[in-house]
Amino acid sequence: MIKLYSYFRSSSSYRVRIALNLKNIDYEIVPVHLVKGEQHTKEFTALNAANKIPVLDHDGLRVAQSVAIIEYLDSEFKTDPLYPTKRQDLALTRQLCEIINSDIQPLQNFAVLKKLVQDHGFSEDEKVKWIRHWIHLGFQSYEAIVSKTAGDFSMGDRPTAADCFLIPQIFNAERFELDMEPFPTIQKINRSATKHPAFVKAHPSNQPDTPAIPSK
Ligand SMILES: N[C@@H](CCC(=O)N[C@@H](CS)C(=O)NCC(=O)O)C(=O)O
Repeated sequence: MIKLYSYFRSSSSYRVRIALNLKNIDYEIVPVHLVKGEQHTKEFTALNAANKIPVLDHDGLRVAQSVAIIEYLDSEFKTDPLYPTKRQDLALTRQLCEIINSDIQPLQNFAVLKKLVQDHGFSEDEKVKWIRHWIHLGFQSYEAIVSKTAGDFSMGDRPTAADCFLIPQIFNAERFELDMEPFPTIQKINRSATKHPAFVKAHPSNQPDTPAIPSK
């Protein structure tokens, strides 16, 4: 039995939802409302002392950090592998995952943005410019790679772990109205994902905790 502690709009949870769907693994979503601060309750801290989602629970074995979760799922469930076997392709897939996971997401995660506004006087406008800046830089390096490797998805025509990371980051980029024109290959991959059931099912608008009218 697999449970995923998730928030509809959390990009790191969205990555894992895509991976689970691509591998056709059944799971149950346990919603954690980040804006209400449910990641800081005593019960949740016992699950993950970092007070962050996603957390995967597989028959009582708990894993946090989306990279670790996706690698765990791929090694436990052999169907529909998310990582290529060819050495060069595997290295590039991991490099793409890290561009999103390390160069972009930590700079625009919920706690960082809250701190910029509350403790460093960022206005809403400055906050949005900050978010766009880091996504733009990360997408530049992502585009440089996938312009050479992509078919329908980042590494050829089949989705890999790299796409589990990219697509949620595009959702955030669109939410903050980043100019996507400099990234034609990333846009093409996004169009493929909008037609793929595993990505559609994982989308923030299709979650059990999606509010009727999501706030900005
Ligand atoms: N590196 C972590 C990042 C996890 C993360 O930043 N989660 C965010 C949501 S996307 C979170 O739970 N934030 C709670 C908070 O900032 O208070 C991963 O890949 O799982």
